[in-house]
Amino acid sequence: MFKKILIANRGEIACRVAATARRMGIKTVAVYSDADANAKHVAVCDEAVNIGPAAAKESYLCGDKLIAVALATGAEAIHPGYGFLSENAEFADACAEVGLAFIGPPASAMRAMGSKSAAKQLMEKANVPLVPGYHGDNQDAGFLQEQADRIGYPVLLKASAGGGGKGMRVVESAEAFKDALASCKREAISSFGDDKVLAEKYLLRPRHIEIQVFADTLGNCIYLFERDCSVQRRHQKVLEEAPAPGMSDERRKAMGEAAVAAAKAVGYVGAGTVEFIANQDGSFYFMEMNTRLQVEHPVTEMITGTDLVEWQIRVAAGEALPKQQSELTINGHAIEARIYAENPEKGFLPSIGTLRHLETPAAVNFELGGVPGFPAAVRIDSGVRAGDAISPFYDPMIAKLIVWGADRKQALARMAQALSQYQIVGLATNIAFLKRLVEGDAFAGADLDTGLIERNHDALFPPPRSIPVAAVALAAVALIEEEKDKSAAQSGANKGDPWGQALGWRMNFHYARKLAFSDENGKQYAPMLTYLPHGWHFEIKGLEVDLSLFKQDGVDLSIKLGETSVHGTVRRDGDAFHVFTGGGHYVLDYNDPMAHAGESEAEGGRLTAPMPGKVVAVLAAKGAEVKKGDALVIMEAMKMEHTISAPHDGVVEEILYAVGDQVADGAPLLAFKTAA
Ligand code: MV4
Repeated sequence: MFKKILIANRGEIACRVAATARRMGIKTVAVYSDADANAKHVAVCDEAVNIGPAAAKESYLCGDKLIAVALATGAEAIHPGYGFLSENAEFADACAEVGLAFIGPPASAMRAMGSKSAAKQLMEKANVPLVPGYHGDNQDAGFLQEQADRIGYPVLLKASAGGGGKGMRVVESAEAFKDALASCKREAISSFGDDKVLAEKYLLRPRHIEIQVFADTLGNCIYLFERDCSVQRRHQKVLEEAPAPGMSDERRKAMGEAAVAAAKAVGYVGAGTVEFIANQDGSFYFMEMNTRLQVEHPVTEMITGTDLVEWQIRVAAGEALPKQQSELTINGHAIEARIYAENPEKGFLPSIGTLRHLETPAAVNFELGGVPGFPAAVRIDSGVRAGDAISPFYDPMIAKLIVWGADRKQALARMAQALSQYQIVGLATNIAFLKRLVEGDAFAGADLDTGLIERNHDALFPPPRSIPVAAVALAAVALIEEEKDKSAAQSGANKGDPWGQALGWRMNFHYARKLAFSDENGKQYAPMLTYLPHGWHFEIKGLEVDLSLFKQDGVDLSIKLGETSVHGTVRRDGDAFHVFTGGGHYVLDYNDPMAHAGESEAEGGRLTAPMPGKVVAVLAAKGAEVKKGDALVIMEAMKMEHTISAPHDGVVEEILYAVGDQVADGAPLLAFKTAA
């Protein structure tokens, strides 16, 4: 067995590989670009070497750099993960040339599956079912038209060198063929440098079902059942599950054996995936073979109780497969959701930023090599931690959330629950979209095909709804408590003075305060809070209830709203209050009338009264060093209190009024000097 391996990747898959290597007692070498110096994958490996600038072309895709690092650090093998160089035959050859084991298939198998037409010719010989079509060498336009006419319309033209949905054209009729062929060939030559195309019968409402195969160097080759990856968006997988709903044992065996035949036909070794498209009637056809470990491999691991990375490493070290076909069974059901930094409301545009707040589901965390036969209920594979950034340089996947259940129904319920518990502040994510997807009738009813998302567009993109009162109340309480903490921290000198504690305590009347929030659609929420001895009277849109805080633990709050107990997490991010409650994530922007007071007074200077009123608290002493946003003076006007905050970090040079003083509109309250 290897003593040390180099992981030629980043993010969650680098962490995933490192976890198994560690468990096997194998040392790991991480590589990282300048953008990843502080990344999780660097932290979880034993050593790490910088391989250049952020751009993948200059770092993770530089085969010679990776090989040089492997040799310099004494690694005996390279695990390529997925993406980057994982399916690059030249890289696999280059590893072999210097005596490094490539933890992946032989270069010859990658090349054999690299061309669609050549692969289909091989598959045909191996009796793997193919979609009726033409995949030969004759590229004469007239000849291809005859083939299309023979196949019958609609026909799908595919670039032979393409993959993942690129370079495809649906042709609806004989009349449309000539133009479609020319357009497909233009795209193929410009995208792949090869204008060879093939023609297939176009299947309506197909399902994407793929078979995990594994082969060793001793001639063993088995299948680890199927994954259904039909739920896709523009050829990006969104949800993956195993086993495929509705799959009979007979068909599973037929597909598994076809996949093994496909792998054997190209002399496959290691982990591979044979992709099929299946008709609704269950008939299935070979599409392509992915010659790597796939993103969605965890669902297979969870239903088979295997560690596929361990298998990969063992096979690369020359060992036999740990199990035979007859030893493999399916236990329960697993579903994976890919959590992305993207904005579904804005066409799924990637969203870059920092994970300022990250709370993952109460996970029964997946321990590689945990109790055999007792899969974790929730597993999270991620390459980022709280405080890390999703950068524009790489794939914006935040995590893979994988759940296991005794059956599909239980797995689905756990997925919905886990998504409800996933909290992220700092960038847009697809979590709410995933939740609608797994809770929707189409997915729950296993009405799967590759058009599911488009067909259910209206249910998946409902019109914006109002933020629930409970969430507004949580934000209001969090805001008031935060101010109290701030002023308490500052007013050491005023301890015991109720005016200095921003409690809203007033002698002769119940003190009321109106807060102004708005949501991302511009809708206003203006709760009125009247201070009571042990809470507030809360009023919004005609609803009037008593509100009180009964527990606060950091960002986690429990409040009582009327007779209802409400729990939630409120995380402030600038002016935005992110409220997580009842499985929802709501963003309330606090429109603090005073927050930006004085900001125009660029280089410090005077902070002025926003309206005529009375100074009720002075929270900063002369000479005090304060941070931007610190409350300095509280004024009362029209029964409402207004906090005057520091516009920047700086020093309070002079306080011009005392508590109880009446001030005129626009009067300077204090002299402030902005920090250099
Ligand atoms: C097809 C097809 C319908 N008929 N081939 C898209 C990606 C590539 N791997 C194969 N693809 C398809 N090939 C025939 N003859 C429909 C698709 C297809 C698809 C396949 C799997 C998953 C999602 C898809 C989305 C659109 C189209």
